[in-house]
Amino acid sequence: MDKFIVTAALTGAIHTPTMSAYLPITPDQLAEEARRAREAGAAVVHVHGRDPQTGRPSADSAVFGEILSKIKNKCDAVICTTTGGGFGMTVEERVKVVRTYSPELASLNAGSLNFSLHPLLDKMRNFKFDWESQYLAMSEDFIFPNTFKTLREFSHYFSQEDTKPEFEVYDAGMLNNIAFLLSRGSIKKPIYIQFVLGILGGMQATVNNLVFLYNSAREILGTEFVWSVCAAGKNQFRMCNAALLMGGFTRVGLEDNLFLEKGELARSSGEQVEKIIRIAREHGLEPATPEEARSILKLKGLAAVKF
Ligand code: KMH
Ligand code: ZN
Repeated sequence: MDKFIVTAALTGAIHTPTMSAYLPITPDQLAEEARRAREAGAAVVHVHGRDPQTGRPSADSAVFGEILSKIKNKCDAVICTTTGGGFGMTVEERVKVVRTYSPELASLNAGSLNFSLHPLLDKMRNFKFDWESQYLAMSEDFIFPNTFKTLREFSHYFSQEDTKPEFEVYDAGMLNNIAFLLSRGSIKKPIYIQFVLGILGGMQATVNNLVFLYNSAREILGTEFVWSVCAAGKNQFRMCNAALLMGGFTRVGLEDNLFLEKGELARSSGEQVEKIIRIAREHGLEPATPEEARSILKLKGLAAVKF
């Protein structure tokens, strides 16, 4: 039976508390969500930090440490920490989690792009917290910085900690950035790519774009890469389904999509994990366990983390 990796992205830095009461914010909520997603069949959980009181995306090291240790105490899933962080965080703040906690896996955004959420404000009126509207509004003028200098520095820290980069690729140019890093010896194959579609500033979440990106990756990396798809918003399941048919892996979770069905909020990322596994089984695919994911992604093991 072919195995595929399901990643559950639990909270992220896109959605704000007013958008869904189900969005996990505190370390305890995130640990429970990780357990729930693992129980549903996820092998990897992708985590961001949030201020436990206000839900604002946070790079606070102590908050991240509490989240990581609570998740690790609750389940054996592979933990992929973000180094994307949230709007306004410095690159030093973003990568601190790798240097401090040495996770098995962490996101490494493979290039800069406009990354905007301001249209979400069109449908929002009363906010639970003051920070929400200015956070979303500021994104209209936000460029997500991932320069060749930060790519080199982040790659150095990742290899120092033996943390596997999950390269977040939003467009084809970023595949060229990965090829450049390979040519400079900053990173090594095999490469793990998360194709990220549907973000305002990146490529649209269409099958055509996914096939194009996959073929571009094949031209540059040959077969020495494995990949997953993360589609933001309403196309999440459609794109994950396409990835399954293409031999790719899938990422679901409230970080990128708050809904289970059109007009129905997902009560947890675990519900979305169950849904994509139900679809996959129709294609004769079984979800990988965390241990199988560690061997597919060549990870260092949970015993080697520093949390
Ligand atoms: N939320 C995704 C669109 C990261 O955390 O480094 C992008 C993401 C990047 O997850
Ligand atoms: Zn993320």
